[in-house]
Parts: sequence; C-alpha cells; structure tokens
Amino acid sequence: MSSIDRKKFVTTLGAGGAAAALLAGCNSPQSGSGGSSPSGPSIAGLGSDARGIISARQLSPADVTAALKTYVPSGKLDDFYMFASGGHSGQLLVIGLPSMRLLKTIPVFTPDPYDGWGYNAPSRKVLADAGVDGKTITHGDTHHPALSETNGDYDGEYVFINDKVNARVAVVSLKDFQCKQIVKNPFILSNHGNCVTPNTEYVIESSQYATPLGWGYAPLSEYKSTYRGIATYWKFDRKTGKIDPERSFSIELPPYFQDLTDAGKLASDGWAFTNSFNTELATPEDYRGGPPIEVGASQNDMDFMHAMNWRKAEALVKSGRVEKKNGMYLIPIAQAVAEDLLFLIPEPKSPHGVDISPDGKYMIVSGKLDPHITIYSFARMQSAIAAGGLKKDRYGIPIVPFEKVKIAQIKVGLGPLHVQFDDRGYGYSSLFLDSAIARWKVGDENGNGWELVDTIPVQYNVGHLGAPHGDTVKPRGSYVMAYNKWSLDRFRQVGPMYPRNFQLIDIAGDTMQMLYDMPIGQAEPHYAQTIEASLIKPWAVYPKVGFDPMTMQVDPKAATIPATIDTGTHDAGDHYEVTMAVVRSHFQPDVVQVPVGAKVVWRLTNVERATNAMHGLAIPGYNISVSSEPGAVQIMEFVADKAGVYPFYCTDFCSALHLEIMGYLLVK
Ligand code: CUK
Repeated sequence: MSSIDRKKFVTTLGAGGAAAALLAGCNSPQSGSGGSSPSGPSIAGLGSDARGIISARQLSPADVTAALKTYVPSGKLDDFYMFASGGHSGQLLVIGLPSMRLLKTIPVFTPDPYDGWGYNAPSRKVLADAGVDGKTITHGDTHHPALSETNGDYDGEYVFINDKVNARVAVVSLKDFQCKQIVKNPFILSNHGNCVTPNTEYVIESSQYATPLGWGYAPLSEYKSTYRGIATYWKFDRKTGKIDPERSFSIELPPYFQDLTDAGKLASDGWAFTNSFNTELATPEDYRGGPPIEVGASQNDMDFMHAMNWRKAEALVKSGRVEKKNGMYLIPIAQAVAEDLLFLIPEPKSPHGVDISPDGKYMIVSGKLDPHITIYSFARMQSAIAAGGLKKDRYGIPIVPFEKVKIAQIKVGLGPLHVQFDDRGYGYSSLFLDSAIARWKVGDENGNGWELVDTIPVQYNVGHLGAPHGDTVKPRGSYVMAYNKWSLDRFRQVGPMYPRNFQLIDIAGDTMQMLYDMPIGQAEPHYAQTIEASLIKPWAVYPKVGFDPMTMQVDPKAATIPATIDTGTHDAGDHYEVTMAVVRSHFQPDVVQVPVGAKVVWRLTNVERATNAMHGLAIPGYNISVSSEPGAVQIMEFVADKAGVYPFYCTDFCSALHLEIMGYLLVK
C-alpha cells in the first residue's frame, strides 16, 4: 500500500471500494506490512501497518474510504475554498475542501484584534459610517455569503455578506480577504436575503421583519398601512471595488415577512425572486391575550413569492422617473405595479428558500411547513403575465395563479429549507425536521421526471446545504455540505453550548456517503458558498509598499524605505503624525514622544517584500492592535491622554529577534 500513489489510488475509488482496496492491500505480503516498511504508516500503539491501525482504531470500510477521500497530506493544498457565514459572530469563515481545515476568519461586522479590524482608524471609520442613527454597531448576524459572479458563475473576486440584525451588507475583496465596505440600508432594520445578479451588477438585499420604512415609529395597530418590506439593489462598481449607494435603488414591498432571494440567470436573467411568510400580516399578540406571532403567521395555506423584473426597475431609475427617499431611489409599490415589474406567485405555507435552477428555467421553493418542494416554470410565469387579467393582493400587486406556473412538486421529506444542484442532473434539498439531505432528479418543463432519488441522514437539523458552485450556472465537484444546527453526539462536549457542525458528503456515487464532521468554534453559520480554488488569485504581498488596504491605493504619507525616511514625530497643527516603518527586527523610529493630550495619527508600514513576513503592533492602554501585512500601511489614531511610558511591540513572532522588536511611546 505504501507505494501506491495517492492520486491514482483515489481516482480508482468507488463508494466503499477504497476501504476494500486498502484492506486487501494490507493483507497482501507485498504491501510492506509487518512494521518494516520505512514509508508505511506507523503510529505508536496503533500497529505499524495500515491494517494494524485500522483494527486498533476500529475503523469500518466506510470510515477508511471517507478518510482517504478527505485527507489532504501535509504540504498539499485543498481543491476548494468554502466561504461560510459566521452567524451572529458577525464574521466570515474561509475553509478548505475536502480537508475542512479552517484557513481564515475574516472579521466583518465585529472587531477582531488579530486582524486589526475595528482597532485601526480606517476600519473604525467603516464601522462608524455603517452605524445606525449615528451609533456604531460592533456586532452583526451574517447569514448569506454571495460570491461575485461573471456570466452567472463565481469569478473569485469578491464576496458579499449580509448582517441580518442591522440590515447591512459588506464587501470583502478576495485579493487580501479583507472587508472593504459596509453599507447600511436606509429603509429597513432587518434583512435576510443576500445574493448577486449574474454579472454582479447588483447585490440584492431583501428585508425580513417589516417596519415603518426609514426606522421611524408607528404603532403595531398601523402594521398593514404603514409597515413595509423592501428589496434593495445595491449597485456594485467593479472599478472601485465598492457599492455605490448613489446608483442603488429599492423596491417597496408589502409587510409580508420577505425571506430569501435568488437572482434569475440565463433563461430568467433580469429577474429576482423573493419569498415570504406571514402574508397573514400577523403581529405579536400574545402580550394582550391574542395568538403569538408564530401561530398568527402560520394560518394561510399559501404565501407569496415576489417576482421582480430588476432590469426594468433599473431602466425606470435611469429614466429619471423615480424619486429619492432617505438618499436612495425608492420605487413605491404603486409605481412598480404600474410599470409591470412586480408580481406575486402563491407558494405553499410559510416556505423558506427559493433557488433558481442552473439553466434559469425553474424556481424551486422549499416548503418548510410542507413536505414538498414546489417547482415553478419561469416561461409559464411569463406567459401568464402576458395573458393578463391577473387578480391583485390587498396592496394592488398582480398575482400569477399557482396552477398556471407550478409544474411539479416533489415530496422530499419533512422541513425542506434550501436547494443546491450538481452537474449530473440532480438537485439536493436540506430537510430540517428529518435531519437529512434529499437527492432528486431535475425534470422537464412539462413537469415530468421530477422525482426523489434517495436521502442521507445528517447530524442533526440541517439548515442550509452547499455544493461547489451549487447555485451558479455551472455546478461542479462531488460534494454536498450539510450546515447543521445541532451536533449533539458528534463531538466532545464543551459545556452546554455545543459546537455547530458542518458535514461533508460525497455525492459522486449512486448513493451518498458521509465523509467528515467539522465543528465550528463559532456561531451558527447558516449559508456557505464553495468555489474552485484556482479561481481565486489572492495577493501574496500587497502590490506596493505603503499600500492602504482600505483605499486599495498607496498612501503618499506612508513610509516606504526604512533607511531613508525622515523618522520621528511631526507636529502637524492639531495632531501629531508618526511615520513608522517595520522590518525584521526593528521599528523605525523606535521611540515616539508626544505631549499629553496630543491627537496622534500613526502610520505603520511593513516594508517587507517577503511573503508571509507579518508584523503587528499593539500599544497597552490605548485599545490598539493592528496587523501589518507585507507592504501594507496601518493607520492608528488616538488621543495620548495619560502621561506615561508605554512599551509597544510586534505581535507576530517574526524573527529570532522578535522579542527585541519593540519601542516606547512616551507621553509626557
Ligand atoms: S437561513 Cu437565515 S435563518 Cu435558512 Cu439562509 Cu438560517
């Protein structure tokens, strides 16, 4: 066995075949068994050959197969990047597949000193500018990462993520895997859906809980008349790498609780779909003896999917016929209806996800309280709209009849929430109540061939699921991940809060196989997207010395070469400017002296060009900790308000003389 090339070996694996091959190999006298093989596995106490290890660790053939399919040897790299939301940690996780190794936590809505996010001046400004009513918010609830797309497929340039609790959207560049911008929705206080259009023209943010638009007050008794939902189309500008609020627009929606959104693609390009629950328009009534909201919001057999023609909306905005409110173009419901760009489609009972098939022909809605997924035809929707004569809801929005657009339903199991696709004609549904993933066949326009194939249990209570490129025009790879809410018996206990649990499932064979459990040392992650690793081209070092990661340009005030800079502290009127370089193993200058009360603006440039030559800087008593990547300038601002001697030092162990890389801030 020891001589078998891993790649060749893995490609010959069928489900279960790997273990059989390994066990057979171990039994063979030529396999180098007996503990004498110099290159064979040897783990003290477990036996000295593969067979010994398998038996000592009591591994089944399925275990061994799973290990072979996920093991990435030391020094080898993963095939995929997975971008997972960090739930109410407010962060974004980067995980390698198939090893399921955590590669990075990207801080977004929540400060994180390891990365300096929220501790250096530019990121503090980003968080402050994205505050609510002038208050800086230092947490978030991330749900739906959305990788930037070109022609409906991930292009590896950016990832966007929503903050459900504060209705914000963030932009993360995949050049340096850092947050660049956070925008606050001017109309709503909670969002849920977050996705991109096929060429990342827009990042679509849809509301969750209805409120008066613009964060004002109105009593609950005015819910139906005054509360509203929203769909915001944030214009993304690739040239600047930022969202441009000036060119963004919103569409007013009824106070149904909008849930998730998916953009149309190929056949349905130019449209977006948002589903909802609580078309009952229920409000919490328990406090005055009425039904609680969860009962009130679950009365109707059908709720509404919103279908929006965003291209038409964009043209309307460009025509100059849309007014701005709270600084953003807002298309009121009546105008959206008059312009034929907003429609409703009934969907069964408080559904959850809506997902568009890779060819863009079908919208698939997951039942949540209904054991079915419902498949709608985009072409039929267009015909029904063209035929006209549609009834309207109480807000005047035309309703496309269910029977005219629904082409099939598949009974997949209890609690279907979300859908992903592979490239072999299957769709996959997560089943929250059944704790399973269902695999089903994608059928045709006439409703034929949509059928359940099989299911695999997961541990437990899966929310989202994800396949590589599984929501694009080109799904690929042979995995589905289950993003579970309860891990129960999967890991050693760490107190009453159990780890959340990712599970990697092999979908290459005729039956699905569980491969790996990964605990997330974090909040519940919700959704994740997975992209082929070769599509991302991160910088190894910043392009130039003195590069400001926030502006993505060289800061003219940054130190560039330590030997020639005019070192020291300059009195620049109302503030003191410190221009400092860091290189192994020295800060230059290494003493900063200012009077008490000085406003300090301190630029630290890592002038290294060697990859991975990381430095950092932390100052006691001033809540400052920045990370300094090769080439980057980090800007710190604080008021030196207390006389004293403050040793600062490099927080990354950068060289043999790392402990010597320090200096003093003297405030006198
Ligand atoms: S989700 Cu946000 S409540 Cu099913 Cu996308 Cu978890």
